[in-house]
Amino acid sequence: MITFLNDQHALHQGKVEMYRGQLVPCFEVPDRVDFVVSALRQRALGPIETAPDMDDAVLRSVHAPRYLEFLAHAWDEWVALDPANAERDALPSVWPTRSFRSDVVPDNFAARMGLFSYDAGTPLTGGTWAAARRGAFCAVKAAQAVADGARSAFALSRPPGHHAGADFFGGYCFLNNAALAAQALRNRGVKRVAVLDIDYHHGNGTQSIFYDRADVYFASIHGDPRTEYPFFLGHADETGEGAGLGFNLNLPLPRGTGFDAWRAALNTALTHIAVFKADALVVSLGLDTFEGDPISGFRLKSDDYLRVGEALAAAALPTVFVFEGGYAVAEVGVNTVNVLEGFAHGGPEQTGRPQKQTGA
Ligand code: OKP
Ligand code: ZN
Repeated sequence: MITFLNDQHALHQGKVEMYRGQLVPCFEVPDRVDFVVSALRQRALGPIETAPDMDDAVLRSVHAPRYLEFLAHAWDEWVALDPANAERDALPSVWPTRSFRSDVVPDNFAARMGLFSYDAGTPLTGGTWAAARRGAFCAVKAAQAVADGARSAFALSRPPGHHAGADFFGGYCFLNNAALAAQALRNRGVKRVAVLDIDYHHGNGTQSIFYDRADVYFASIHGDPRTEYPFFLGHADETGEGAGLGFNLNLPLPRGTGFDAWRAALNTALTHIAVFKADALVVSLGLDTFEGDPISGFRLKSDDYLRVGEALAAAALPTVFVFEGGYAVAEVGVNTVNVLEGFAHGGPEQTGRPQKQTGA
């Protein structure tokens, strides 16, 4: 399997996030990707390439122009407020909740930080824009490789993406890599795309981007939002709206869920994706379902991820994997590569059928 690595991911390096009234060190750290790279190399999973630079127009296939404009200049504006800000992360602290307007873009920088975000856990830093846009291009490139005939590709990008909406950041995410991959597949003529989000946290951004569309099916298995982040979306009764009604599936599970129940939910999701008759699959690959994850509550073990990969392979769809969460840093490489290796060894090509016809 080919990997598209965001070689500029370390430009995004938040110092602190707001947690229980305190600024605490970020969980979403550059080391995460480095552990995945070394596991990919150790296990010889396939070539690792970087993504080319692309035009920002590709980002507008999913994101609002005014949001992209804000992200591109936010750091410079933050530092212009006070040169000492260059040493500090920018965090929002005021938001337009119900009864406020979001159509008028304020001049005030703090107000715009709030307009374009939904939590105080997502620091914006000097390299955030450069890292996030290059990560997004990895996802687009992986999708294009699959559209061009590859069985699968892996976008190894951070910051993650699935909490980012068309015009907001949050949950450590700025650009929605999985949504950009799904849209890139559509743009290359793939008719029906399924996004399967197996991160511990509900992919609220991805859901919201495709909620009223019938061409992209969204399915997510995640911690029940009644108790788990992002709290305000991800319930089972969210099934889509308008043309998208029936094309959204949420499978929330209680904190503490182990592999047997999780795997049953995976089978349910894959059954719905088969009924949808997807032509390609995008997997939002979060590894924070791991028992050792410091901010999550499921109990998957490292070997379980091999079975996850095999189950995904059994869907027999061209598949784009997009890296999302996973904060047990020392184990995230092994767990990621277990999914990818389980996928590579499972599936239709490996059941004895010849891969291609040769001769006459
Ligand atoms: C991003 B992804 C931890 C509180 C939770 C937000 C979690 C974002 C998860 N101190 N903060 O879905 O892995
Ligand atoms: Zn997560």
